[in-house]
Amino acid sequence: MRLFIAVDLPEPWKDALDQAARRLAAGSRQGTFTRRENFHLTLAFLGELPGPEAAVRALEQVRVPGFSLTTAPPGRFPGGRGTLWWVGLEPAPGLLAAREALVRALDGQGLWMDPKPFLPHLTLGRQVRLREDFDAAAWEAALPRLTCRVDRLTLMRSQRIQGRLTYGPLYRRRLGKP
Ligand code: 2AM
Repeated sequence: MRLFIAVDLPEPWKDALDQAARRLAAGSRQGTFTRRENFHLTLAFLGELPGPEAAVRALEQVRVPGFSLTTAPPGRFPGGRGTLWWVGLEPAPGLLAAREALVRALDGQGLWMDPKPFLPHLTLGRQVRLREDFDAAAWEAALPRLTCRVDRLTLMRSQRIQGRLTYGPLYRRRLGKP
C-alpha cells in the first residue's frame, strides 16, 4: 500500500485552498486540480509498503510538541507534462523540528529513503498549463495568509478508487503540549 505521513488541515484552510485551485483551474487549459478533501501537508512520503505497522511504530516514537503552521507565497515545480502549482508553508522551527523527529523515527524503522530536501508545500494542481491571459499576480494577491495549530500527525493511504485519487487516514499520533 502507498503510504505517507501528513498534517491534516482545518476546514477554513480547505475552503481557501479549494478557491485558489478553482481560480487556477479557470485560468488553465490543462491540469489536474486537488479535490477539496485531499488538501494536506505531506511531511514524509513512504511509497509502497506491505502494511502500515512499521510506520505506526515510527509515529508512536515521535515525541515533539504541537506547532503552528502558516502559509507562505505560492510556487511551482516545472515538469515535462505541465507544472505542479503549490502554496508554500513557512519553514518555522516547530514544523522543522517535527519533521526532523519524524524522519529519525522512520529511519529507526528502516523506512526512510527520500534524500530530497524538505520543501513544505500544499499542492493545488498538477500538470497545469496556463492560458495565455492568466493573471498570475492577481491570483497570488488574492491568496489569504492562513495560520493554524497542529496537534497530531496522520498516517495516510493513497489509493485510486474508481479512478479517483483518494487519501484515507490509517492512524493518528497526538503531539505533546508546547
Ligand atoms: P505532491 O503534492 O508534491 O505531489 C501523496 O501522494 C502525497 O505524497 C502528496 O502530497 C505528494 O506530494 C507526496 N508524494 C508523492 N510522491 C512523492 C515522492 N516521490 N516524493 C515525495 N513526495 C511524494
